Amino acid sequence: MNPDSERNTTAATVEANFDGLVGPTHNYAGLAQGNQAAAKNAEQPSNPKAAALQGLAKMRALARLGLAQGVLPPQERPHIPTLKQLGFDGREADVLKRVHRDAPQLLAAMSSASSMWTANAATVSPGADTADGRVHFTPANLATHLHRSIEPVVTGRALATIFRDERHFVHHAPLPSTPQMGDEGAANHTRLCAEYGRHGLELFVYGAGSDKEPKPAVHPARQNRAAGEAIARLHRLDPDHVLHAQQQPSAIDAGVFHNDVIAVGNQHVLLHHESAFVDAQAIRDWARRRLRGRDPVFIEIKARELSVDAAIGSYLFNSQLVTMPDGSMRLLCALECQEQETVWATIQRIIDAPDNPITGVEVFDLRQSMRNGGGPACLRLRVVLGAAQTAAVNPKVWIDEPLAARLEEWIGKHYRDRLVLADLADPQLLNASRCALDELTQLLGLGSLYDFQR
Ligand code: SUG
Repeated sequence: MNPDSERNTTAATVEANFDGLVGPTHNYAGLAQGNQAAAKNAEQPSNPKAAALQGLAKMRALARLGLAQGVLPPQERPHIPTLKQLGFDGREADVLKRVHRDAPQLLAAMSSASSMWTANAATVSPGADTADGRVHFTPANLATHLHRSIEPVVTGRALATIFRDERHFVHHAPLPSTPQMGDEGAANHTRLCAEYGRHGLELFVYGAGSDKEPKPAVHPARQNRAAGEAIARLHRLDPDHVLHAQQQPSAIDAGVFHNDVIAVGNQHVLLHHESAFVDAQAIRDWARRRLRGRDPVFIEIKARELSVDAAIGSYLFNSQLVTMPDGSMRLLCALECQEQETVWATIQRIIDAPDNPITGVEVFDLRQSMRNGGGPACLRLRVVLGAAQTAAVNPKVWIDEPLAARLEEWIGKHYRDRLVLADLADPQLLNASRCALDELTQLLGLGSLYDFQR
């Protein structure tokens, strides 16, 4: 293990956000258990074009703020190969017709644009934390939901294509897709550090641990402790710098289906609700003991100030907490936070408080994604990169003005502005989506990423 000083690659190291581009079949099918927004909006018409433009506007805004911003491609949907695997054979138009008639829920599951929420794409450990100094990626198996369990193969392909250089990047296989090994990626993983390039602490949050621990009674715990333990081993993390902490089961039952719905960390700051963890004090003690170079700052929001329901309704804790080029921190929240007086007051209080580095807020209209329970932080995967690692990333995925303009045009050309569940059976939607994705792989230099291209 390298001593802390050798890991200090400091200034040139950045935390890049890789946002998922919303796919052309974005819809509301009510597929996600324990996700209140998704349940509430089931079967409402969606607007894929608006959804993709809203996501792109966030990427563009972050790039304009001077932050490293990349984009990850959507997946091929409806996914005909899985439908064939499930016994719907024949011509593609017939497959769609039959599955729509006989098993409409399967068609919906095979058509979700859920890969947009790249916080669930993978768990990523920066080179500053790993024994071999490389960035490690493990795609999430997303085992608890059928519509999400079909993401990891192409996610892994996309990550391996974008972060290709083996001198800098290591790609692990997703964990076995079983009820004991559920893994939902970075949404349940927070890194604390003094600076991005310094050896940090990795906090793995789980919903289901040993049989002795309490479990949620209503909704599934999507993340297993065993999954976090496996990832910590695979990523060759120093056990002293790793903590596995349990999410409050009552919060999961209230609708906190991922930890990033109730907590967010950045560098030495952890912002969380009182009901986020079973034992928040243990996290504080561990971080104070282990974090080198800076005292950790904990911002705990009490239930008497903001209820768990208000946190879920606004997605306050799903804000992105980012470090600006001048070193100050900013909260990037969803519009729903501004619309709720109590939530907005809490944000103002955080900004005004002298004892934390958060000094500003930016508001984003992400309503299309929010209606499926996906806020600002759900839409992004954080990857900490040193200078040489940044240089090794496929350069075509970095968002700058020219790429943002090209993607905007591409969305305008290919996306529909209204979609209902019956449309998912339309062979023209399948063809138009493939046409769009084929063009996208060229735009982003991704080669033959999709099954239909192979
Ligand atoms: O897995 N919604 C996603 C939202 C994921 C949010 N991600 C993070 N919190 N990081 C989910 O629950 C809804 C799809 C539908 O019902 O149509 C959905 O999958």
